[in-house]
Amino acid sequence: MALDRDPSAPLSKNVHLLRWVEKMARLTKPDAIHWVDGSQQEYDALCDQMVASGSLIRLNQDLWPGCYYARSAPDDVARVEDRTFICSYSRDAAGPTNNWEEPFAMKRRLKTLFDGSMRGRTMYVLPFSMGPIGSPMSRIGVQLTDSPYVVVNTRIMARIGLPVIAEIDKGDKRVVPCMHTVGMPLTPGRKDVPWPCNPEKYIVHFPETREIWSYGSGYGGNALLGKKCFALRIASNMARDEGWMAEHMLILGIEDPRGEKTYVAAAFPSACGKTNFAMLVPPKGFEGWKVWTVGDDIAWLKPDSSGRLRAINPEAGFFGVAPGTSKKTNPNAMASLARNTIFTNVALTPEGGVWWEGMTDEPPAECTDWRGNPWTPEIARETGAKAAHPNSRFTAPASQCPTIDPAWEDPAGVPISAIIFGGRRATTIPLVYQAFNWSAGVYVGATMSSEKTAAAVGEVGKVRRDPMAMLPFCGYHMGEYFRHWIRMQRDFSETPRIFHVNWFRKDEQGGFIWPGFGENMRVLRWIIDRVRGRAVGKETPIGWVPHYEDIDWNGLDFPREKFDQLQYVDRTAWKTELLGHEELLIELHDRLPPETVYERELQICRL
Ligand code: TSX
Ligand code: MN
Repeated sequence: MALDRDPSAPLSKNVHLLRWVEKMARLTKPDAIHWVDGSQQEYDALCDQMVASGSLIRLNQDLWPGCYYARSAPDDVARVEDRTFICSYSRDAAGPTNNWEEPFAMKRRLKTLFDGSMRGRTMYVLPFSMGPIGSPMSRIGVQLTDSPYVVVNTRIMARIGLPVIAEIDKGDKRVVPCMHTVGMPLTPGRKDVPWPCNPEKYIVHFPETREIWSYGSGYGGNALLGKKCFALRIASNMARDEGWMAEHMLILGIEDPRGEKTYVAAAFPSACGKTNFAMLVPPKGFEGWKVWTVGDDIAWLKPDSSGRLRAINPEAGFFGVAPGTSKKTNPNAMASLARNTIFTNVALTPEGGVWWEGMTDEPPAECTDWRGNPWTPEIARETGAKAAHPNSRFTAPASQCPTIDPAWEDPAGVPISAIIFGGRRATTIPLVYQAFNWSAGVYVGATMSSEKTAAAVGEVGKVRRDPMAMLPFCGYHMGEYFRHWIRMQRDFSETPRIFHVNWFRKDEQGGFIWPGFGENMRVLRWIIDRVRGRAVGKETPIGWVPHYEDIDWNGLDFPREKFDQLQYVDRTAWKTELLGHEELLIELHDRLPPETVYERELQICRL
């Protein structure tokens, strides 16, 4: 279906925006300009056009209503950290954990790369709001992109189009300019491919001027610039300057049978089941309890005028990893992605449906894998070939999640009572402990770690530090970031309590001690009872832990001995653990807050 308007007619009256769009069009030289209004009609037209060109496949609408399927180029399947740059004026401001290049030299290089990069294509003018439109906590961007795939995905992941233009035209909000090209101009005679991209990639952030330039990739966090680039790397800079926090956190609400509601935010490194936790289903024995989902990836947190920490989810959808997602591990995610979802790099079934490893107990007899090759369970057994790419994704509207919180779009955000850090660790780290206070908790977050699950040989089990799960996403010096965390306490009337969890501790036989998933509700209950001053804790050198009796075991037969094993604080192992903290802290030493050093010393003394 065609559009009933001329998409090249500017939708905004804002002269700055109009001038910038013109200037960038002169640089990138697209064949056409399309102002995105965000309507369903426009979305449908873009999808139709991509189906016609072979970029999208419409799934069997009886099985997957409103769903589409995309296959990326095999070399464009994930974020590219070695091609990600923080181009602050000084190298020191970016810190040792970010790639840095001199901003003016980088801008010159980008201008060369972008020169004529959209030839033969349409440049979409994509206005988006991170956070509910009109919320004082929301921030606005405009992405210029030659990828219609980005436009349709962003319509799910953010608020886009006319309502955002209306905000921009009020003229009182700063707009973050986001430049994006797949870097594959269609010069005369050159045939387009289903997933155009350039082998050379640049994901570049200019923190002082609050600009993003992305070249060469059409995938996920490289191309949906509102997400990691804006809502974390640029927003972390805004947050530091404006007294709030942009964090790689899920947000969930726990409602007890009396209707009392407590919200928590949680940061986990990848492969810890963050989306599963955000959509947790209470286990047997917790009848009458509800877990509500506010967000699964990013939280913007700010103390309100009374000093209460409040959080919004700046996103409007889930860009979730498909493999491992099933009715058993995450029924709420499965319900969210049942319709109006875009799948990327999963497998295609002969019925026109999608499949991925872990979706069902039984694999389909045959399907087409993420590269477009035939796949059968036999081929998989022989060659180890995966039907879906391990980083394959679903882009699903958050509104479709059965547990979406009634307040998930509240412009004031939800009040946060606790912050939970976590990691995947086979040894040493107990199931749950509570930091003694805010600065001890900041130390816990700053020294977070996780083990690689199935990386290259020799890599498995290697502990990696990932402070606050922000190592790839902090848009400035990590030491300064810790300082900002410490500084935030001054603005709290009620300081959120900080906890650490580890669902992945193993026994001597190598089996997981804790059943995880819905049973994590028992840990959540202890956390909210601690927050509300109802639960007792036991003091250990690392913090407060629950006694066996402090956990609600209703509906689960879990012996005391196994719990003691799960919670055991091995002083020798913890001394080694503290040595491991040094690795990253030494790198950041000249910018660390003094509290990090004090907390470390206190910790050593307690052990
Ligand atoms: O997401 C997970 N969570 C959080 C859920 C709310 N996963 C999956 C991680 C990969 C993304 C988990 N895996 C969790 C967990 O709590 N725990 C484990 C480890 C585990 C795996 C299987 C079993 C028990 C623990 N048990 C059986 O398979 C029967
Ligand atoms: Mn993430």
